[in-house]
Amino acid sequence: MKKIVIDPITRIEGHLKVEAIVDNGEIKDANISGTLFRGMEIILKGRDPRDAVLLSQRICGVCPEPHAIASVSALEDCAGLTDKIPENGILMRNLIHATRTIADHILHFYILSGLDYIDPSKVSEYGGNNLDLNNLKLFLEQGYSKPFLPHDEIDYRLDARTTNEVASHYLKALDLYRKAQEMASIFGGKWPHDSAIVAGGVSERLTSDKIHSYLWRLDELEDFVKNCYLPDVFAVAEAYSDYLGIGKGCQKLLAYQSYKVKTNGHYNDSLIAGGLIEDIDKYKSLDIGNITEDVMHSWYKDSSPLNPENGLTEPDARKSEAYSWIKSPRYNGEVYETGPISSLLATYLSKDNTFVKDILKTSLSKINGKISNLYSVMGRHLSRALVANILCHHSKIWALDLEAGEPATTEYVPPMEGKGIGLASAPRGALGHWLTVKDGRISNYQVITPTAWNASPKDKDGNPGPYEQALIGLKVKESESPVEILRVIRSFDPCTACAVHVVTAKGNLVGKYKVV
Ligand code: NFE
Repeated sequence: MKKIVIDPITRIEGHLKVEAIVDNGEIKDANISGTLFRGMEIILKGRDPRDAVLLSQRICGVCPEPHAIASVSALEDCAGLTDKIPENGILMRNLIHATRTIADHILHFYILSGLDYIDPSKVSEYGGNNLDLNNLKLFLEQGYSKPFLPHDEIDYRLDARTTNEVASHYLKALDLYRKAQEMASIFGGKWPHDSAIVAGGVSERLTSDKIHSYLWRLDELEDFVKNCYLPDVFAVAEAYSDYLGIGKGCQKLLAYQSYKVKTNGHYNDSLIAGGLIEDIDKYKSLDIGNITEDVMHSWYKDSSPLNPENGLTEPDARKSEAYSWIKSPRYNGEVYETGPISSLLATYLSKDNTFVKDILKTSLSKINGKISNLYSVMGRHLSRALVANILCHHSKIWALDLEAGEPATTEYVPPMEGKGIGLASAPRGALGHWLTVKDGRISNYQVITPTAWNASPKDKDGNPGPYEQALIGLKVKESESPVEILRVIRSFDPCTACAVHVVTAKGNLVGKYKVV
């Protein structure tokens, strides 16, 4: 038996360590650790509830806006304001949130995970002397893609022509990520860490030139998603078709509803559905009261699994049976994966949205896949691209519904006592904020992020978390080049910074890989 240790995994957000026990070329057990403690929930205690919207966004640099949405939703729930937000406020929130998600998905495919499939040495072999591509090749070869994997050991399969096409889209993706930042700043005041999402609505004054500034950039973003991102995902999925069956994980999905949409004149429906999928093709609604966090193998003081409404964050760095700063969220005590597959499938199965139904079916037929293939490494990449496409399509509708000059906020009076829950579908999946206010101050604040669901350690019953389950049974080469592990883990788009919610680091801060 061999133990493979990757600490930290690079090209992800935050600090994550993988330990895998390998026998005869197959992973028999895996431990996933979030190696950084942060403690944002502790920092929030005792503060004015309005601080939560600004401070909780600092949990992360790649998904602050979903944190802002979840946080204001908790404040508004606590103040009885949920149904009173003006239409412009709802629409601007949808647009800020959607722009972040589309941009995050593009960033993930090209910049974070693309190099698991694209051979830097082939960049610029086809198509002559493109200076940008040559510079990109140098950049990739000299460092960014290299920290621990010798490239000649990776089974790169894209031909030179496709490699160069995807690489040129890598460069375009950087430009579009900047444009997306401009788009979200138009309504959100700034990016990252939006300043305009406030309890009661959105404080940015809406003018028609802001709507137009948003729309022309959206056209470019949508064009890229439809004509570069999706075709590139199809090309990679075709070349790596075995990865449509690799990295299945726990195959139970959980999603929160998001992006309010109108039915019968009221914003009481959502574009993205919330719910559970336990058997393929079977959708169930969910009850938030059934969520608990287990800390059996996390560096927190022992307690029975608690619903976040009564959750505790009491660090215990010396706990011997612990191996992660991430807690273990469970639903009815069971393990669920969250993320683009769950949002896409919950929406596909429970909503009457022909756009969603059509693009999922067409895309699966393009890669000769079935719905069950979504439970895989390539299924996660494809779902992400499809969610980006769906959000581009609906963002245009929302932007055209905005009414310049009309109000976007309603008055919010902070309550002295109360509880509130705010849920959002973040780029990596289900995000929840639980707030308790006493004497006008936050007495408890608990956050469960998507990456906490997915990267959670084993629970009190010994059930491995979704990343761990996706690794157990994985065939890896006996060489010292565990690209299979990296492909599986990166397919979830980890954000450990979010999952551990800037204080002390356990482990290494530079890329390191070893077999012991
Ligand atoms: Ni830090 Fe996040 C997203 C949230 S965490 S990126 O998406 O919430 O998984």
